[in-house]
Amino acid sequence: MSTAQHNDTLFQERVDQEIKIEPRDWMPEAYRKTLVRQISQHAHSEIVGMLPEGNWISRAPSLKRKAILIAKVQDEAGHGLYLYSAAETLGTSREQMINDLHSGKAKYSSIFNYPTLTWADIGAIGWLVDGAAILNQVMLCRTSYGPYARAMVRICKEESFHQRQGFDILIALSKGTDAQKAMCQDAINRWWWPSLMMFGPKDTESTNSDQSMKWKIKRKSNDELRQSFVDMCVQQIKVLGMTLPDPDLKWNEAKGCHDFGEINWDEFWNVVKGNGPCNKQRLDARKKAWAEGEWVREAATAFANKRQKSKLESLNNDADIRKAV
Ligand code: BYC
Repeated sequence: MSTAQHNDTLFQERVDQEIKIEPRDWMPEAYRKTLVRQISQHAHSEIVGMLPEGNWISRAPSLKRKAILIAKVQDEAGHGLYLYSAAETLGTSREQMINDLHSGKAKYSSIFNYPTLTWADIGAIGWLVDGAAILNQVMLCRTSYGPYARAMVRICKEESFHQRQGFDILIALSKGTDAQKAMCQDAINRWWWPSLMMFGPKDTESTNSDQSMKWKIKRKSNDELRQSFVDMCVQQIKVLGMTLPDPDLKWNEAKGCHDFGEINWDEFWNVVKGNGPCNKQRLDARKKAWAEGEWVREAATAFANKRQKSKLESLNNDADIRKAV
């Protein structure tokens, strides 16, 4: 057995024994690359995900709703920061990751390329999009790479609040006027199918799943998580008194879960390839924010350098004093 094969075997044994992999541990290059890909795409999704909801901060229907929405959008920025930091521990700089987003090389979740047309969309995002995110991310709390798993624990706590706030908006609308009820149903109709797409392609089409499951980066497959999501939403929609826009949705006694209609995979890949309704708008907004924030990054770097310099000077002074005594 070659040294490389031996290292690979030892690595897989550690993963199988549920020992977390930490930044300084040896890891196969492909494991490192997969993690940088997934974690950075996850970080980009959090940051791009601030845009559709941020769009409604100035138009939230009350002071209370506005304060809650601001807190949620700020949380997403925090999630992005934890995740960029986790990815940086694998040796890729944040600047590189952001360049890859801006050049179109790195992906981010397809879901954020749809527009938020009404206030009910903010409710539907919280309930469906954050609901889908929670199912996926609770599994990632047990992912094999330590810094990613630990970041996810905190993120999941905040996601639960996000889902609740979304559901609360929809409950209020579903008990409102006929126009509010219609707005609620319309938002659910538009967000349902894109939310199912968030889990990624079918298992049979998923290029990364097999290896990621073996390395315990992923703990459940795309289809398993999607199925749990459908089963969960079928129960929750009853509380709203609304319907899910799928005529093929029905309980399958033999399988013990719900059958559901075929996802429009052409639409999914079209959005992933950059041709969704808002892809261009989202990337342009991120590039503009990056360019306009340059002076902040420069000022922060200058401040950090100055602090470092004065710290070194005071250490030198201490050494001089010790020498003199
Ligand atoms: N959108 O082999 P597969 C949030 C790509 S943030 C775009 O199954 P994998 C929130 C995939 O990258 C939600 N692309 O991939 C934030 C791959 O292409 P590459 C984000 C997608 O990685 C703010 C190709 O398709 N959550 O919740 O094994 C406000 C083949 O797929 C998508 C995460 O990022 C998609 N939906 O599995 C509110 C969670 N799906 O990279 C909410 C972490 C697939 O080979 N990520 N692709 O060129 C994951 O769990 C996994 O990366 C995925 C995909 C399940 C998403």
